Amino acid sequence: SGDATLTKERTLAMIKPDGLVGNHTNFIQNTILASGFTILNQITLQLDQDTAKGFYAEHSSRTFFPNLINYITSGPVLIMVLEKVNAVSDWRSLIGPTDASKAKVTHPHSIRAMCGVNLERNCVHGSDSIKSAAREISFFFKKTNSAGENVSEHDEL
Ligand code: RTP
Ligand code: MG
Repeated sequence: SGDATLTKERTLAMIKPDGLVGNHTNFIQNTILASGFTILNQITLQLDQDTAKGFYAEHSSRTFFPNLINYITSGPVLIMVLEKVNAVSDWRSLIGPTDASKAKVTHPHSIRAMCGVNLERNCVHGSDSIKSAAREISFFFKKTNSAGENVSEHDEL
């Protein structure tokens, strides 16, 4: 009892170019579903420079920013809207620490430990807060209906 107050959240997940090239997509999506998330929407995109810079705008002044933009535009990415109770925090926990090489030691069952390589090439993204999730979902999925399904022209992005 009392669980009726639990509300579902949405978060933005992305399989980065190394995740797609490394054929980790099926494993990652099976892990997502087995962990209780619903995949409300997904799209595969080749990000151009401006889109990548807009998505990662918070990091624009960091020394690693040019490398990050080169990496994230190096091939297609698979972007997903995930939904479950506590989705933002639970997806961050599932992917593990940013540095995949450290994750292999400290969080060996995390997605980044199993599919990533190092601090940059870490195979997946997850929104870091509810506020970020809202921004990132609307960044890629501009119009969604009550089920979170696309009703706009975003496939043409
Ligand atoms: P993400 O946003 O992709 O989910 O990753 P995160 O929150 O765990 O890490 P964040 O600090 O937001 O960094 C964004 C992405 O930039 C790359 N990075 N490279 N070379 C470096 O020092 C460095 N630091 C971060 C990673 O791809 C990281 O996921
Ligand atoms: Mg981040």
